[in-house]
Amino acid sequence: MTTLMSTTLEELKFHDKVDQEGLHLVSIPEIVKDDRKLNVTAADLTVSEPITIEKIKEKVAIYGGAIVRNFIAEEDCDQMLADLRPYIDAQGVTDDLQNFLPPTTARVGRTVLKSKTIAEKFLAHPTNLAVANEFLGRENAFRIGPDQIVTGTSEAQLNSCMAFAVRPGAEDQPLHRDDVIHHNIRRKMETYEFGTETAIGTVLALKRTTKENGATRFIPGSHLWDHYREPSDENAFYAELEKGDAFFMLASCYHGGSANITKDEERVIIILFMTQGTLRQEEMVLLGADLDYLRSLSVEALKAMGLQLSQPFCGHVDNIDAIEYLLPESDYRRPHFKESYKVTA
Ligand SMILES: O=C(O)CCC(=O)C(=O)O
Ligand SMILES: [Fe+2]
Repeated sequence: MTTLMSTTLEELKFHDKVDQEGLHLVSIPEIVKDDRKLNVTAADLTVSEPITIEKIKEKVAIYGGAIVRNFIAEEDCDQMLADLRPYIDAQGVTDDLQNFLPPTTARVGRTVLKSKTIAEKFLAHPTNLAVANEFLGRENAFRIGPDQIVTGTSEAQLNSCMAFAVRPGAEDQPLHRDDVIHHNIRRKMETYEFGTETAIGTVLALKRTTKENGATRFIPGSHLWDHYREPSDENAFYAELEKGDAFFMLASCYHGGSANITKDEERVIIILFMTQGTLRQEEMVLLGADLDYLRSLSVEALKAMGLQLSQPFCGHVDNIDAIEYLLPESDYRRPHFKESYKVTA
């Protein structure tokens, strides 16, 4: 048995006691006192015309998020939704990803492969790329041999591009940080430190989103919080957007999809996350791989090639581990979380 590096497990105190649902209780370490709360309005978060990368960057660094109105033309949004419609409608009530998403929420992954408009008009939107590079791009000089320095740039790349259709009856998704996928352990910051982010997302409304129909809510300022500070809905800001509006948000910000209390409104957004260009394998070994060849390999080999889900959530295909996706008949299963515990005093 190998030991894995952990900077958090040894800080926790695990109890034998269980709660009503059978979850074991756990105590978290004391954190540096932090009762900062940011009360923001839509006006605070909205970037004024003319839209510039600097203005977006400034708001995102202060609040963790920024709204850009009329980011994508309405007709392009309509095209994106038309491209995704068959995939959304094909999803009934699905499994609940270990209670992470309400079972009434349809999610469609790999949307840039399903809609050219999403790839060209959203992913490759110059503002999307420029903002991502402000937070995630790298440029460095490296020593090679005794007397040579070389330089290189690493630009941000696509991390995920899932569409989420929150249907009537959906309940609040729990507040979470999306950079858990990168095991990004954050400590309290007074002001934002550039270089600490592993991903930045852009929420695009394909239809009007409101507090009632399930707008993404987020906790302004939570990108500066310690790993263990408790997120609560008390200070949530609901990113209410018109079709075509965008909401940029750091992956280190607490957020979640919200309950849809309407009778018949479907809320559809795409969240496109960009990540550091370095967060990948050196060789693109799997590009063009023959799936039958992969199926002929052992699970151990497939795992080591990078097909095993990195818990939590990183490297899934349509929400499941890629090995399970390749070998649906096998009894191989890798859930999103290893274990769940209930926080206690
Ligand atoms: O549906 C939403 O608004 C947010 C979804 C989300 O944050 C997630 O699944 O990670
Ligand atoms: Fe999320």
